[in-house]
Amino acid sequence: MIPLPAISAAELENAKHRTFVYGRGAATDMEPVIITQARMKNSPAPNRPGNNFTYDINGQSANLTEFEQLPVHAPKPWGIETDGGDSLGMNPHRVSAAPVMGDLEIWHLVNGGNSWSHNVHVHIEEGRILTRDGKTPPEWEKWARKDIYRLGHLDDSGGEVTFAIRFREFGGTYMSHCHNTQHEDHALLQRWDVNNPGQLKAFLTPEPKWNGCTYTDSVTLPTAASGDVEVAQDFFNHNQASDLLCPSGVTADCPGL
Ligand SMILES: [Cu+2]
Repeated sequence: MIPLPAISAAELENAKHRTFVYGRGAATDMEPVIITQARMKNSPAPNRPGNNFTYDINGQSANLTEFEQLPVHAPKPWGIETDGGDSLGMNPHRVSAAPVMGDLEIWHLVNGGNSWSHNVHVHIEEGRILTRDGKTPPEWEKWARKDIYRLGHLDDSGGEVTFAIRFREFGGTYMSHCHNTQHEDHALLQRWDVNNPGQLKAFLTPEPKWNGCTYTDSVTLPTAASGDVEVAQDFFNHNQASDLLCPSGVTADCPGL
């Protein structure tokens, strides 16, 4: 197995941070619809996106998303809050984070609550857990290669997990998502890109069709380049970079050396 490159204390201290909160409360891509009354028309449990217009609201047919926007019918759709922004559902045109190839970053995954568990899978790269709920992880997880991070109340989970991740190669578009299939099927996933150094324009969004693939413009969140600056300042008020790396004197098995 190719060893992961070493992490230095200086790299950790200078890393960009990003915060992703997984939970309920997503906005939709449309303007919010004000709905005051609703009753079900037929099926009591529509659970597929294609099962639209099952509800009758003020004499108008409505789909599940519109129905769930009623306060009394919360919870709202799944979504991810990035760097303190709004909770957003999946949009393949939207770049939520744009790390630069070769950079080391520190990502914070947070459980939005309500007793849910999310096993968050980050594509393409493996990270190393630095802290979970503010504490260093158990021995068997320290410096291990991880691409799934467990949020929730189950074993080896926490309300928050912080990991270091280095984007070594392969610029382009990738995904993070909850691996509970019912959550990811309901849009609990997001796009992020590995940019080339100096890249100013986001990668185009592929639009696969029967006759081939076309490409359209992408949009980026305001923090896609900068990350979560506030969290970056706060994290090292509570942690010493040297404590998060391998202790001196351990073997080469420890990739922080
Ligand atoms: Cu989930």
